Amino acid sequence: MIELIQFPWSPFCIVQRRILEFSGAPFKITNIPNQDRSLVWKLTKQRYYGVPILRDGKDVIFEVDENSQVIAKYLDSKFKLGLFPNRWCDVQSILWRDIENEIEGCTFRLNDIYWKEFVPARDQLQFLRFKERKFGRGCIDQWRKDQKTWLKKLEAELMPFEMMLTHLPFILERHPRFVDFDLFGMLENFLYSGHYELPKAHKQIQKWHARMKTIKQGKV
Ligand SMILES: N[C@@H](CCC(=O)N[C@@H](CS)C(=O)NCC(=O)O)C(=O)O
Repeated sequence: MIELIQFPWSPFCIVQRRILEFSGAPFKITNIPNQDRSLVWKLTKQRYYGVPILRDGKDVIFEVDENSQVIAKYLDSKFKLGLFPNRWCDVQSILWRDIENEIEGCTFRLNDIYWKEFVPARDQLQFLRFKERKFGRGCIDQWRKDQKTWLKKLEAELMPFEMMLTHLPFILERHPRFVDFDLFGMLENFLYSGHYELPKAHKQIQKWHARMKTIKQGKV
């Protein structure tokens, strides 16, 4: 059985989890502490420490650079999900850069503001230290002060997707493609703390999000 190694609020893990659910294949989730990547390090033979990774029998699948989609492409080809049709190759690769940088930049900060509510107490010191080493001392307090600005930026970044969804049930066409799952993962990370709702102005995104929560392969 495929094993997804993850932690629950990671936007990138949510993307792969939803793709696995969509496929209908049985899979197992192994949650690791955000700050302890020793299992990932061991399984990837000291080549990767990020999450998510997949274990499928003897194979271990992980990303090779910031913009690779190795895991999603592996699942797509194994379960014939049609997430990466050739005709959308270039468009999807431009969109997922936007989703994973501009949109994720808003969503993870807005969720991290509430980190004390979801990071287990034993992991909090290392969580804060990791964030402050990467983004500077006091970064999370600053994001909390700037919360309204980050919410506005998220709303603005989502506008092109709202427009694309005005005429279609999914971002590119009548069936979900990789970018639908990618955007879904970022937005579920935003909603993870339970303190937010999707922007009220984006009615199409709200309907699409409800569809994305439950769709199954073959029933779209
Ligand atoms: N492009 C990668 C990004 C994965 C990523 O950034 N994962 C974060 C967790 S959300 C991570 O593990 N970062 C490295 C670290 O925390 O040390 C993907 O799609 O999987």
